[in-house]
Amino acid sequence: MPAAFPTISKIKFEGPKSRNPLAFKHYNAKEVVAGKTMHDHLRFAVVYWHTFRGTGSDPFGAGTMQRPWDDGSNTVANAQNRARVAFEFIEKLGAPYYCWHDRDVAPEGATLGESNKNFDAVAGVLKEEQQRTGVKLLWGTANLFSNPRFVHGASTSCNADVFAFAAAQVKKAMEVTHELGGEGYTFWGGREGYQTLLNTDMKREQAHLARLLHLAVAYKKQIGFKGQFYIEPKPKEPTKHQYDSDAAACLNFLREYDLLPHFKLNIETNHATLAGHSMQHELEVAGAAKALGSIDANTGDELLGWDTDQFPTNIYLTTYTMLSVLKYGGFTTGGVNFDAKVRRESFEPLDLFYAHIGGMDAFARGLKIAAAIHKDGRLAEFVKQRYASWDTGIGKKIESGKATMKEIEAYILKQGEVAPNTSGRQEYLENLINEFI
Ligand code: XLS
Ligand code: NI
Ligand code: NI
Repeated sequence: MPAAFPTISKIKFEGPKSRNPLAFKHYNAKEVVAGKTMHDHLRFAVVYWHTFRGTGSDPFGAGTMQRPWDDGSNTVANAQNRARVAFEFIEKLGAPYYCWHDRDVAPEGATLGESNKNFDAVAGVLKEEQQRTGVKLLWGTANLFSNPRFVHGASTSCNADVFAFAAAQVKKAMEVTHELGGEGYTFWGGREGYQTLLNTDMKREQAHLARLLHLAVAYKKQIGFKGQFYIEPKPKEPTKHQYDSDAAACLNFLREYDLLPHFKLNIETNHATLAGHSMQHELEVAGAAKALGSIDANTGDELLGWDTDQFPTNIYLTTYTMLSVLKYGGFTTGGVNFDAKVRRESFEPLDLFYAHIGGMDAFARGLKIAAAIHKDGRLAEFVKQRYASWDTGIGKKIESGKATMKEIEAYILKQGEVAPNTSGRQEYLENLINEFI
């Protein structure tokens, strides 16, 4: 098979002074930052869906992407060829991981049996390519949203047969993930929500979603799959409201249905924004619950209200992201997964390289800056001092649950008025961050 990117060789680290657009300026895989290589900190992954299946179509126009290796047919042969191209790309880029939905990699057949056969045929090539290149599967997932059968949801559909179809699809996607040595498996509830409450039994739908997840937990044990399960919050789009709407809603759902020990969260930047939160907020909510698993790295456009899935290039964003990731101990099974797509106007194959190189460099800088801020220690020390009143006296007693209402009242009656003791110093802290950017 001829190379799909014949003019591009392996992307190298050339340092910040380089003016080569096909080189890393900051991502140096082997460089050690805060005790670990950048490779091990960031665990970059390329997504199959946007990068190899994205056509550039939008509601107003057809696809624009030039993908000369793709013959446009919905055949297994084309899918197998595409898989080899994907690995040429990932290998040249130097990303250690990739992620897929079942239907990204192989064509859907007329029946589930046929789809499974197609999936196996392409998975064979994926396995060969993983072995040839050393690229690994960060996570797999099932596409339970594109096919019209999922119009009312998958596990939350009003039709029990649709639930059964979705469950069977998840079973197969878990098996293939396991077969390919996947380090995780993700659930994103694309249509698990509602368009109108007038026709919706929310309680029942949520219980059905939990049922699917419990079935998956049981099946995981049965097949000996050791990978991490993730749930990926997103508030809306395609539905008006999705049950996994943000990190807090996901945690509450998992807790309510006794699923919390089996799941971590996969936090996506653009989904955070759609939920009216910052990425940092979502990471802190997940981290505080010990459920920060992985991230889908992208960014939205502040002037557009939908999931634009752009490549992340904003250094503040990557810095705040890595500050939280480092604070909660870094990635173990998860990584930085570029769930991002090149713009419709960026239609040449070369743009795929520029996009990923830019994202990887932005995260490498974010990592270095965040590590320097942690090492400096002033930020953490400020936060610690801000809560110092909780470390002794009445604060300590309340925090440890040893103080009664009566004692607290007696204490404050003696105290008289309480003064706001220290400034929040937001501007001082923002300036401190800028010292490192
Ligand atoms: C869509 C989601 C999706 C998940 C995987 O908005 O981000 O791509 O990551 O199903
Ligand atoms: Ni995503
Ligand atoms: Ni998304």
